[in-house]
Formats: sequence, structure tokens, C-alpha cells
Amino acid sequence: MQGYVMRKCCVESDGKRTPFMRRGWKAYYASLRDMVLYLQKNDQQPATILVGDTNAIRLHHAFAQEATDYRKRQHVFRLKTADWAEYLFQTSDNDLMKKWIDTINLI
Ligand code: I3P
Repeated sequence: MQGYVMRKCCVESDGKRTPFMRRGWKAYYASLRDMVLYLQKNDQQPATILVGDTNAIRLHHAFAQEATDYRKRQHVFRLKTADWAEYLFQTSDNDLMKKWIDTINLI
């Protein structure tokens, strides 16, 4: 699965709150490959990012869920990773949000 999403970092992989400098929403082209969610600037750029980086998120034992507590934006889901990092992802509609959630949770 792949497509454009907005992403916000909330909690770092050490379980600490992401510092203010890096809490903003940013657009990425997301693609799922080999249980890793790669976040690139566009669909052209090859993925040269290190797995485990915030732009190459390991999905083994990760969990995605609609972020019903986050009301500032629509179609947002939360992704919690096995190493305690937490991200919010905004998709362009509800169906896409559900598709991302199901795909992430089923792999
Ligand atoms: C962040 C940005 C985010 C905001 C975040 C800010 O500042 O405004 O949109 O999250 O608030 O820290 P910056 O642009 O300087 O990175 P929300 O959109 O969720 O409010 P937060 O610190 O409460 O997460």
C-alpha cells in the first residue's frame, strides 16, 4: 500500500515526548514494504533511509488505531510501534484511513 499522508511525531522510540521542534505535521509519500513503513518526500525518491529511523518505521508488533481523541484534524490514525514510538497520520478520507489501519495491523 502507498500514498500521500500527513504525519506528526508525538512520542520518540525511547518513550519520551517528541520535542517541540519536531512536532509539526509534514506531508510524505508513504509506502509499505517488508514490514517497514517508508516515508519519503515524494514517490520519486528512492528509500535510502535507515530502518528504525522516524522515516522508516518498523511495523513488527506495531499497532494502528483511529485517533478518536485527536479532534484538530479529520481522518487521523495513531501508530504505536514496538519500541514505544507514537505517530499520528492523517489521510485524505475515512476509507483510506481504515485501509491504512487494517493493512498495518494485518501484516
Ligand atoms: C507544532 C505544530 C503542530 C502542533 C504542535 C506544535 O509546532 O504547530 O501542528 O500540533 O503542537 O508543537 P511547530 O510547527 O513549531 O513544530 P497540533 O497540530 O496537533 O496542535 P503540540 O506540541 O501540542 O503537539
